[in-house]
Amino acid sequence: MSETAAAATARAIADAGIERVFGLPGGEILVLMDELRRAGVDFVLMRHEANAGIAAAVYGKLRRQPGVVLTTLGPGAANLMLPLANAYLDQEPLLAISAQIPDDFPPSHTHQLLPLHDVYRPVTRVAAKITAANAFGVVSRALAACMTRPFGTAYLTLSAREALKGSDGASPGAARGEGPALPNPHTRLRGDAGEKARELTMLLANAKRPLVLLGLGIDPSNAARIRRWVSTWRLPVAVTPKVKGIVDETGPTFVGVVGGMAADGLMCEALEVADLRVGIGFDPVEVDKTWHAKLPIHWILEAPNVGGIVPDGVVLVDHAPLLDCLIATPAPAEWADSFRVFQQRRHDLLHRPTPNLQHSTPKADRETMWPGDIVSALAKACPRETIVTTDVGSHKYLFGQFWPSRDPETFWMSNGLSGMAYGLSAAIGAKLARPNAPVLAAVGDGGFSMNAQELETAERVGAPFVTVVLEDRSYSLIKLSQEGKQLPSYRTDFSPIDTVKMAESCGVDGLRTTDPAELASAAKAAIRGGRSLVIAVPIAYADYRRLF
Ligand SMILES: Cc1ncc(C[n+]2csc(CCOP(=O)(O)OP(=O)(O)O)c2C)c(N)n1
Repeated sequence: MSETAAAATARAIADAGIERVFGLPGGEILVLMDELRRAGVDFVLMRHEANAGIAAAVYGKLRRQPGVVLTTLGPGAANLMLPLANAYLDQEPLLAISAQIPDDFPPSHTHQLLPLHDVYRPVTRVAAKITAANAFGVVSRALAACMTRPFGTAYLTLSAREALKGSDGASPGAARGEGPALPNPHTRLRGDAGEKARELTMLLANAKRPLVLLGLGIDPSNAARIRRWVSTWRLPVAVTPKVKGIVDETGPTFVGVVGGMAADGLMCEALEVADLRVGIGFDPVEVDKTWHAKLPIHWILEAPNVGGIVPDGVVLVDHAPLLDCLIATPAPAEWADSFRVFQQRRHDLLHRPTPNLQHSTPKADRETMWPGDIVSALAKACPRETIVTTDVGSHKYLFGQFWPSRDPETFWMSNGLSGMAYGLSAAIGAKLARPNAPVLAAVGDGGFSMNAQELETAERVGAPFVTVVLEDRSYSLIKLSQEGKQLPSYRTDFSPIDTVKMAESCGVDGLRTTDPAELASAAKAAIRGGRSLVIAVPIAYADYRRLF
């Protein structure tokens, strides 16, 4: 018998070198799950489809291949919006496959029937049906579409009936007219790297205070070149949160993180005083304000930004040869100290004393920990190769600005979408992709309560990591926003759920501390022992005011 659509789908996934698919089943995908198993592709069973999609996208991006998430039809498929929206806006490659009601069911059959392609088409490059005739081709094409830069998303449906049908023997790779043609950024006119290098060198020669902005459109394989260029030219450099670690943030010319993190006022000031902003791979999808449209930016993009956007008049140029030319050219001026005052102010913000804590009380006896101390203690405790994930909220602003990232791809947050429930799921994806790297998830108590149950998943699938839960019994970022708008505090506080007990009920050890030394030693011991640990750290939400 010819290969079934389910088998051809599984083969396309396995042939792409994908070893794991993440998901949560329904009866309609059991045949495909079994074909995946037979093709040697593991199924990472999670406890919510959104979490599975987020874990898959991070896993895929770290392995330089698409993440794949598999769900049932109707409700399972409906839960895919968060991860697809996240991957679409955060440049993470993600293929989502769900079941769908078979085409030949009677028209009166509306149970669990949703217009899924219509729903997901706006946030995907391919939204198509897998059929017995097109299975291998359409899946392969969807996988390739996800890896076209900027990385993105695809969505396919396979009905339980179609899954069992034999293919018509169509040759592998021959996709049949499903879904729109793909825009291929690489066919655009590309600028000459040498010419671009000369133009940029001249601009920099005339600049007193240039600032290099590194963003999401940089391929991590160019990190070594970027580092060499900015360090030999001693160029002031800022990054967006999603490329933290592309340069060593402990380096002498690192100015900070732009794009709405802590200290954003200071960063916006730095952007204003710069007399040349060089945006290498800079994508405004990460910026929650509009300075990128007002302040002139000298764009150096090798692929369009999210949404296929290329700023007017910009010709794409390959980063690698451009950087090679720049490295081979002597620096035309000296700017190393031009942002010294901003660097100092950023440092002081994290480390200055906190008058709202009783300084007479020893740190170990306080009721809450200064948020800055959490970052400092963990940064000392964790080896530099640690992969850090955050959820969304005040704690993301804190870690996004102040975590001293040193290596590429060691920091993960949802920033284009800024969707809560990212941190824990991302940690699972990261640990499965890089089993030898320690992983640390920093999450708020609000976000933790959205998907803490995935701690059980992490234990079950052998993906141990350390979770730090910053407990302030509130959606603090929103509470602070209420204050900023001079609104009364209303429905932004919640009663505590015991973080330690939650962890223990998932089979993970937990502890609570307000002592930075205990936090550091507990994290260190868990990382050394390769085991999961949840550390709850009570904080005062009002302390965040001093950092933003
Ligand atoms: C899915 C989702 N829902 C709501 C929001 C809006 N939002 C942004 S931050 C935040 C508060 C998060 O609270 P918590 O996880 O406790 O973190 P904290 O702000 O206290 O650090 C909320 C509700 C969002 N970004 N994503």
